[in-house]
Amino acid sequence: MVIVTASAGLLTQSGGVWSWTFDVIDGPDDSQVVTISATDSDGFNTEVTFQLNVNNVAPEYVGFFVTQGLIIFDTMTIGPVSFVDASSVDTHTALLDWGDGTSPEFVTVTPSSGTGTYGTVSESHVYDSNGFFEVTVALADDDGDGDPQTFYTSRPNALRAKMGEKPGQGKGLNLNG
Ligand SMILES: [Ca+2]
Ligand SMILES: [Ca+2]
Repeated sequence: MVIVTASAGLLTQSGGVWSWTFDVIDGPDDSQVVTISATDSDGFNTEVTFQLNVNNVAPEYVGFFVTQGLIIFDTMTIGPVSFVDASSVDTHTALLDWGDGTSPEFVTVTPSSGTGTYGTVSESHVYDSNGFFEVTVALADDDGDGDPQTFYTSRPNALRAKMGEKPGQGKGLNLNG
């Protein structure tokens, strides 16, 4: 009779052949030194030791919704921005830079469960000036890997809209030839 043990993972035996498997939950936290040992009934022992490296996987967007690419009034809303992460235990942050000179802000990441989608981000911002803005959502997990996403938006006609004009209206250019 042989007793086989492993410091981590699962051992199974079929036809006298032992197999070792390990269900990864999170990288790199699941990384470790693994020792598998076999001892027979006479006390003879052999073992193997190896380093198991589990890599972290960055979160990945699965949905990215922008309410307004063109900001007609003051406020632009993004979200829900949904993402998945291979790890079920990683936590996440989202740093949002609205591109108008205001300080980037960490916004709330709402985790979900049981749906295959790990979390969502939704946020609004009030622009004080007209212009063309580069907006960046920098999503990252607690291991420092992320997936920054950049898009562009503009607010060229906000004042006209407030005055009841439609985009494109206003003072015209008349030429006489
Ligand atoms: Ca991780
Ligand atoms: Ca991760």
